[in-house]
Amino acid sequence: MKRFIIAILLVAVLLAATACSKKARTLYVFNWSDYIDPELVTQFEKEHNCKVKIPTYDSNENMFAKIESTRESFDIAVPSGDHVTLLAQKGYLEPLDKTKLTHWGNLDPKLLEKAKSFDPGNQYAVPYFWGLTGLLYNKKNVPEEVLKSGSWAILGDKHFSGKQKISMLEDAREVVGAALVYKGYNINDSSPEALKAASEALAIWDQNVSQYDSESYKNEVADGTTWLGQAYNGDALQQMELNKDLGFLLPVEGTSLWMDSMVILKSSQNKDLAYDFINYMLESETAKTNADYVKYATPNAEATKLLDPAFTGNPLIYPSAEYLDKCYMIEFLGDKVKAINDLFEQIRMN
Ligand code: SPD
Repeated sequence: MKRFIIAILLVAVLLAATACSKKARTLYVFNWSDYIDPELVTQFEKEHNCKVKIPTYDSNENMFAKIESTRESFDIAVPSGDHVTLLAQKGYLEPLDKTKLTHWGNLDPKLLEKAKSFDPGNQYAVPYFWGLTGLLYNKKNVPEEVLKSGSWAILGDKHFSGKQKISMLEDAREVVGAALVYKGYNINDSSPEALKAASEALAIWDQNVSQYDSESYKNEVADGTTWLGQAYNGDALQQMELNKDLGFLLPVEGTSLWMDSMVILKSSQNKDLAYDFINYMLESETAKTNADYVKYATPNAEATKLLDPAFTGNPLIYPSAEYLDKCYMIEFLGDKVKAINDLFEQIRMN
Protein backbone atom coordinates (compact mmCIF):
# COMPACT_ATOMS: atom_id res chain seq x y z
CA MET A 1 0.00 0.00 0.00
CA LYS A 2 2.80 2.37 1.00
CA ARG A 3 4.53 1.69 -2.35
CA PHE A 4 1.28 2.38 -4.19
CA ILE A 5 0.87 5.78 -2.49
CA ILE A 6 4.48 6.72 -3.27
CA ALA A 7 3.94 5.76 -6.93
CA ILE A 8 0.81 7.91 -7.11
CA LEU A 9 2.65 10.84 -5.53
CA LEU A 10 5.50 10.46 -8.05
CA VAL A 11 3.08 10.48 -10.98
CA ALA A 12 1.38 13.59 -9.54
CA VAL A 13 4.74 15.39 -9.18
CA LEU A 14 5.67 14.42 -12.76
CA LEU A 15 2.35 15.64 -14.12
CA ALA A 16 2.73 18.94 -12.25
CA ALA A 17 6.27 19.36 -13.59
CA THR A 18 5.09 18.73 -17.17
CA ALA A 19 2.26 21.23 -16.77
CA CYS A 20 4.75 23.82 -15.50
CA SER A 21 7.15 23.29 -18.37
CA LYS A 22 4.25 23.57 -20.87
CA LYS A 23 3.14 26.80 -19.16
CA ALA A 24 6.62 28.19 -19.79
CA ARG A 25 6.20 27.87 -23.55
CA THR A 26 5.37 31.47 -24.33
CA LEU A 27 6.74 32.98 -27.53
CA TYR A 28 7.28 36.74 -27.66
CA VAL A 29 6.97 38.19 -31.15
CA PHE A 30 7.89 41.89 -31.07
CA ASN A 31 6.03 43.29 -34.06
CA TRP A 32 4.71 46.48 -35.67
CA SER A 33 1.10 47.20 -34.72
CA ASP A 34 -1.64 45.97 -37.12
CA TYR A 35 0.88 43.70 -38.83
CA ILE A 36 -0.43 40.15 -38.28
CA ASP A 37 -3.77 38.36 -38.55
CA PRO A 38 -4.68 37.45 -34.92
CA GLU A 39 -6.55 34.33 -36.06
CA LEU A 40 -3.33 32.91 -37.47
CA VAL A 41 -1.70 33.45 -34.10
CA THR A 42 -4.52 31.59 -32.33
CA GLN A 43 -4.21 28.72 -34.79
CA PHE A 44 -0.46 28.47 -34.16
CA GLU A 45 -1.06 28.45 -30.39
CA LYS A 46 -3.46 25.52 -30.79
CA GLU A 47 -1.18 23.57 -33.12
CA HIS A 48 1.86 24.05 -30.88
CA ASN A 49 0.20 24.06 -27.48
CA CYS A 50 1.81 27.34 -26.51
CA LYS A 51 1.07 31.04 -25.95
CA VAL A 52 2.16 33.73 -28.35
CA LYS A 53 2.42 37.28 -27.05
CA ILE A 54 2.72 40.11 -29.56
CA PRO A 55 3.99 43.29 -27.92
CA THR A 56 3.98 46.04 -30.57
CA TYR A 57 5.99 49.10 -31.62
CA ASP A 58 5.37 51.91 -34.07
CA SER A 59 8.89 52.73 -35.23
CA ASN A 60 12.18 50.95 -35.86
CA GLU A 61 13.85 53.35 -33.44
CA ASN A 62 11.48 52.40 -30.60
CA MET A 63 11.89 48.69 -31.41
CA PHE A 64 15.68 49.03 -31.33
CA ALA A 65 15.72 51.01 -28.07
CA LYS A 66 13.52 48.40 -26.38
CA ILE A 67 15.65 45.51 -27.64
CA GLU A 68 18.82 47.26 -26.43
CA SER A 69 17.37 47.66 -22.95
CA THR A 70 15.45 44.37 -22.56
CA ARG A 71 16.83 41.91 -25.13
CA GLU A 72 15.91 38.75 -23.27
CA SER A 73 12.20 39.68 -23.37
CA PHE A 74 11.73 38.82 -27.05
CA ASP A 75 12.19 35.78 -29.27
CA ILE A 76 11.36 37.28 -32.67
CA ALA A 77 11.35 40.88 -33.95
CA VAL A 78 10.29 42.34 -37.31
CA PRO A 79 12.70 45.17 -38.20
CA SER A 80 12.96 46.99 -41.51
CA GLY A 81 16.07 46.36 -43.62
CA ASP A 82 18.26 49.17 -42.26
CA HIS A 83 17.55 47.99 -38.71
CA VAL A 84 18.28 44.34 -39.60
CA THR A 85 21.80 45.54 -40.46
CA LEU A 86 22.03 47.53 -37.23
CA LEU A 87 20.82 44.64 -35.04
CA ALA A 88 23.18 42.22 -36.81
CA GLN A 89 26.15 44.57 -36.39
CA LYS A 90 25.39 44.86 -32.69
CA GLY A 91 25.46 41.05 -32.45
CA TYR A 92 21.83 40.75 -31.34
CA LEU A 93 20.69 38.32 -34.06
CA GLU A 94 20.79 34.54 -34.32
CA PRO A 95 22.15 33.25 -37.66
CA LEU A 96 19.34 31.29 -39.35
CA ASP A 97 19.49 27.52 -39.52
CA LYS A 98 17.65 27.12 -42.83
CA THR A 99 17.28 23.36 -42.33
CA LYS A 100 14.66 24.28 -39.71
CA LEU A 101 12.78 26.49 -42.19
CA THR A 102 11.30 23.90 -44.51
CA HIS A 103 9.13 26.53 -46.26
CA TRP A 104 12.06 28.89 -46.98
CA GLY A 105 11.76 27.85 -50.65
CA ASN A 106 8.37 29.65 -50.85
CA LEU A 107 10.17 33.01 -50.77
CA ASP A 108 10.63 34.86 -54.04
CA PRO A 109 14.32 34.46 -55.08
CA LYS A 110 14.34 37.98 -56.60
CA LEU A 111 13.27 39.51 -53.29
CA LEU A 112 15.78 37.38 -51.39
CA GLU A 113 18.42 38.85 -53.68
CA LYS A 114 17.22 42.37 -52.79
CA ALA A 115 17.25 41.46 -49.09
CA LYS A 116 20.98 40.75 -49.40
CA SER A 117 21.51 44.53 -49.60
CA PHE A 118 20.71 44.74 -45.86
CA ASP A 119 21.40 41.11 -44.90
CA PRO A 120 24.37 39.74 -46.90
CA GLY A 121 23.94 36.03 -47.62
CA ASN A 122 20.35 36.08 -46.21
CA GLN A 123 22.00 35.12 -42.95
CA TYR A 124 19.56 36.55 -40.39
CA ALA A 125 16.38 37.88 -41.95
CA VAL A 126 13.25 36.14 -43.24
CA PRO A 127 11.40 38.66 -45.45
CA TYR A 128 7.89 39.26 -44.07
CA PHE A 129 6.28 42.10 -46.07
CA TRP A 130 7.41 44.97 -48.24
CA GLY A 131 5.71 48.30 -48.77
CA LEU A 132 5.78 51.96 -49.62
CA THR A 133 4.81 55.19 -47.90
CA GLY A 134 2.29 57.72 -49.20
CA LEU A 135 -0.57 59.98 -48.17
CA LEU A 136 -3.87 58.83 -46.64
CA TYR A 137 -6.65 61.40 -46.92
CA ASN A 138 -10.32 61.89 -46.13
CA LYS A 139 -12.22 62.92 -49.26
CA LYS A 140 -14.73 64.82 -47.14
CA ASN A 141 -11.98 67.18 -46.02
CA VAL A 142 -9.57 67.28 -48.93
CA PRO A 143 -11.07 68.22 -52.31
CA GLU A 144 -9.93 66.65 -55.62
CA GLU A 145 -8.49 70.01 -56.63
CA VAL A 146 -5.94 69.87 -53.80
CA LEU A 147 -4.98 66.26 -54.57
CA LYS A 148 -4.74 66.48 -58.34
CA SER A 149 -0.98 67.24 -58.48
CA GLY A 150 -0.36 63.92 -56.71
CA SER A 151 2.81 65.54 -55.31
CA TRP A 152 4.39 65.61 -51.85
CA ALA A 153 3.79 69.38 -52.24
CA ILE A 154 0.18 68.72 -51.13
CA LEU A 155 1.60 68.78 -47.58
CA GLY A 156 2.25 72.51 -48.07
CA ASP A 157 -1.00 73.34 -49.88
CA LYS A 158 -2.79 76.52 -48.79
CA HIS A 159 -5.96 74.46 -48.22
CA PHE A 160 -4.34 73.39 -44.94
CA SER A 161 -2.93 76.81 -43.94
CA GLY A 162 -3.57 77.68 -40.31
CA LYS A 163 -5.63 74.50 -39.80
CA GLN A 164 -3.06 72.02 -38.42
CA LYS A 165 -4.90 69.10 -40.00
CA ILE A 166 -1.94 67.07 -41.30
CA SER A 167 0.02 64.34 -39.56
CA MET A 168 3.37 62.88 -40.56
CA LEU A 169 4.93 59.64 -39.36
CA GLU A 170 7.05 59.50 -36.22
CA ASP A 171 9.89 58.25 -38.37
CA ALA A 172 12.92 60.38 -39.22
CA ARG A 173 13.84 58.40 -42.32
CA GLU A 174 10.27 58.65 -43.68
CA VAL A 175 9.70 62.34 -42.89
CA VAL A 176 13.11 63.61 -44.02
CA GLY A 177 13.02 61.00 -46.81
CA ALA A 178 9.77 62.41 -48.23
CA ALA A 179 11.33 65.87 -48.40
CA LEU A 180 14.53 64.51 -49.98
CA VAL A 181 12.60 62.69 -52.71
CA TYR A 182 10.35 65.73 -53.26
CA LYS A 183 13.46 67.87 -53.78
CA GLY A 184 14.92 65.34 -56.25
CA TYR A 185 17.46 63.67 -53.93
CA ASN A 186 18.08 60.03 -53.09
CA ILE A 187 16.33 59.11 -49.83
CA ASN A 188 19.69 57.94 -48.45
CA ASP A 189 21.51 61.21 -49.19
CA SER A 190 22.64 62.79 -45.92
CA SER A 191 24.92 65.43 -47.48
CA PRO A 192 24.59 69.00 -46.15
CA GLU A 193 23.31 70.16 -49.55
CA ALA A 194 20.55 67.53 -49.70
CA LEU A 195 19.51 68.08 -46.09
CA LYS A 196 19.39 71.86 -46.59
CA ALA A 197 16.99 71.36 -49.51
CA ALA A 198 14.93 68.89 -47.46
CA SER A 199 14.77 71.26 -44.49
CA GLU A 200 13.31 73.99 -46.70
CA ALA A 201 10.41 71.73 -47.71
CA LEU A 202 9.97 70.44 -44.16
CA ALA A 203 9.80 73.97 -42.71
CA ILE A 204 6.82 74.69 -45.00
CA TRP A 205 5.06 71.37 -44.40
CA ASP A 206 5.60 71.61 -40.64
CA GLN A 207 3.37 74.69 -40.47
CA ASN A 208 0.44 72.44 -41.41
CA VAL A 209 1.48 69.44 -39.33
CA SER A 210 -0.27 68.92 -36.00
CA GLN A 211 1.64 65.78 -35.00
CA TYR A 212 4.41 63.35 -35.94
CA ASP A 213 2.74 60.08 -35.08
CA SER A 214 2.46 56.60 -36.55
CA GLU A 215 -0.63 55.28 -34.77
CA SER A 216 -3.42 57.64 -33.74
CA TYR A 217 -3.58 59.34 -37.15
CA LYS A 218 -5.23 56.17 -38.53
CA ASN A 219 -8.48 56.73 -36.62
CA GLU A 220 -8.16 60.49 -36.81
CA VAL A 221 -8.12 60.61 -40.62
CA ALA A 222 -11.13 58.29 -40.54
CA ASP A 223 -13.09 60.50 -38.13
CA GLY A 224 -11.98 63.76 -39.77
CA THR A 225 -9.92 65.11 -36.83
CA THR A 226 -6.95 64.89 -39.18
CA TRP A 227 -7.53 65.49 -42.88
CA LEU A 228 -4.44 63.95 -44.38
CA GLY A 229 -1.61 61.81 -42.99
CA GLN A 230 1.63 60.33 -44.21
CA ALA A 231 1.00 56.59 -44.01
CA TYR A 232 2.43 53.15 -44.77
CA ASN A 233 0.39 51.74 -47.65
CA GLY A 234 -1.02 48.63 -45.92
CA ASP A 235 -2.08 50.61 -42.85
CA ALA A 236 -3.86 53.05 -45.17
CA LEU A 237 -5.59 50.25 -47.09
CA GLN A 238 -6.78 48.67 -43.83
CA GLN A 239 -8.49 51.97 -42.99
CA MET A 240 -9.89 52.38 -46.51
CA GLU A 241 -11.60 49.01 -46.23
CA LEU A 242 -13.50 50.32 -43.19
CA ASN A 243 -14.32 53.78 -44.52
CA LYS A 244 -15.19 54.58 -48.12
CA ASP A 245 -14.43 58.31 -47.61
CA LEU A 246 -10.73 57.54 -47.39
CA GLY A 247 -8.22 57.51 -50.23
CA PHE A 248 -4.48 56.96 -50.56
CA LEU A 249 -1.92 58.18 -53.05
CA LEU A 250 1.69 57.37 -53.80
CA PRO A 251 3.36 60.71 -54.61
CA VAL A 252 4.38 61.27 -58.23
CA GLU A 253 7.99 62.10 -57.33
CA GLY A 254 8.47 58.62 -55.83
CA THR A 255 8.74 57.50 -52.22
CA SER A 256 10.42 55.16 -49.74
CA LEU A 257 10.48 51.43 -50.26
CA TRP A 258 11.11 49.06 -47.38
CA MET A 259 11.12 45.40 -46.53
CA ASP A 260 10.41 44.15 -43.00
CA SER A 261 11.79 40.77 -41.94
CA MET A 262 11.38 38.29 -39.11
CA VAL A 263 14.59 37.79 -37.14
CA ILE A 264 15.39 35.60 -34.13
CA LEU A 265 17.06 37.33 -31.21
CA LYS A 266 20.26 35.65 -30.04
CA SER A 267 18.96 35.98 -26.47
CA SER A 268 15.71 34.12 -27.28
CA GLN A 269 14.80 31.49 -24.69
CA ASN A 270 12.53 29.64 -27.18
CA LYS A 271 14.53 29.22 -30.35
CA ASP A 272 12.84 25.99 -31.49
CA LEU A 273 9.40 27.53 -31.06
CA ALA A 274 10.64 30.68 -32.84
CA TYR A 275 11.67 28.54 -35.83
CA ASP A 276 8.28 26.79 -35.77
CA PHE A 277 6.52 30.16 -35.79
CA ILE A 278 8.57 31.58 -38.66
CA ASN A 279 8.18 28.37 -40.64
CA TYR A 280 4.41 28.53 -40.07
CA MET A 281 4.33 32.15 -41.30
CA LEU A 282 6.20 30.99 -44.42
CA GLU A 283 3.53 28.38 -45.32
CA SER A 284 1.85 29.56 -48.51
CA GLU A 285 -1.71 29.46 -47.08
CA THR A 286 -0.68 31.25 -43.88
CA ALA A 287 1.26 33.92 -45.78
CA LYS A 288 -1.65 34.42 -48.18
CA THR A 289 -4.17 34.84 -45.34
CA ASN A 290 -1.82 37.20 -43.54
CA ALA A 291 -1.28 39.37 -46.64
CA ASP A 292 -5.07 39.56 -47.18
CA TYR A 293 -5.45 40.77 -43.60
CA VAL A 294 -2.61 43.32 -43.33
CA LYS A 295 -2.80 44.46 -46.97
CA TYR A 296 0.94 44.59 -47.62
CA ALA A 297 2.84 42.94 -50.48
CA THR A 298 4.14 39.50 -49.57
CA PRO A 299 7.63 38.33 -50.57
CA ASN A 300 6.22 34.76 -50.53
CA ALA A 301 6.00 33.68 -54.19
CA GLU A 302 3.78 30.66 -53.42
CA ALA A 303 1.37 32.82 -51.39
CA THR A 304 1.27 35.40 -54.19
CA LYS A 305 -0.08 32.71 -56.54
CA LEU A 306 -3.01 32.16 -54.13
CA LEU A 307 -3.95 35.84 -53.76
CA ASP A 308 -6.91 37.33 -55.60
CA PRO A 309 -5.84 39.15 -58.81
CA ALA A 310 -7.65 42.23 -57.45
CA PHE A 311 -5.08 42.22 -54.60
CA THR A 312 -1.94 41.60 -56.66
CA GLY A 313 -3.26 43.99 -59.35
CA ASN A 314 -3.79 46.84 -56.86
CA PRO A 315 -1.18 49.50 -57.78
CA LEU A 316 -1.26 50.86 -54.23
CA ILE A 317 0.13 47.50 -53.03
CA TYR A 318 2.07 46.39 -56.10
CA PRO A 319 2.94 49.58 -58.05
CA SER A 320 4.18 49.43 -61.65
CA ALA A 321 7.88 48.80 -62.38
CA GLU A 322 7.98 52.34 -63.75
CA TYR A 323 6.81 53.76 -60.41
CA LEU A 324 9.12 51.51 -58.37
CA ASP A 325 12.04 52.93 -60.38
CA LYS A 326 11.35 56.28 -58.72
CA CYS A 327 11.42 54.76 -55.21
CA TYR A 328 14.35 54.29 -52.86
CA MET A 329 14.99 51.45 -50.45
CA ILE A 330 15.80 52.95 -47.03
CA GLU A 331 19.41 51.86 -46.47
CA PHE A 332 21.53 51.50 -43.36
CA LEU A 333 23.62 54.69 -43.11
CA GLY A 334 25.75 54.01 -40.03
CA ASP A 335 26.78 57.22 -38.28
CA LYS A 336 25.53 59.33 -41.17
CA VAL A 337 21.95 58.77 -39.98
CA LYS A 338 22.62 61.23 -37.16
CA ALA A 339 22.33 64.23 -39.52
CA ILE A 340 18.89 62.97 -40.66
CA ASN A 341 17.74 62.31 -37.08
CA ASP A 342 18.95 65.76 -36.00
CA LEU A 343 17.02 67.47 -38.80
CA PHE A 344 13.87 65.56 -37.86
CA GLU A 345 14.22 66.55 -34.18
CA GLN A 346 14.86 70.16 -35.12
CA ILE A 347 11.73 70.31 -37.29
CA ARG A 348 9.40 68.55 -34.90
CA MET A 349 10.61 70.37 -31.78
CA ASN A 350 10.43 73.91 -33.13
N1 SPD B 1 1.62 48.61 -39.34
C1 SPD B 1 2.72 48.07 -40.02
C2 SPD B 1 3.73 49.11 -40.42
C3 SPD B 1 4.90 48.54 -41.12
C4 SPD B 1 5.90 49.56 -41.40
N2 SPD B 1 7.05 49.06 -41.93
C5 SPD B 1 8.27 49.76 -41.94
C6 SPD B 1 8.38 51.16 -42.32
C7 SPD B 1 9.80 51.64 -42.39
N3 SPD B 1 9.97 52.98 -42.55
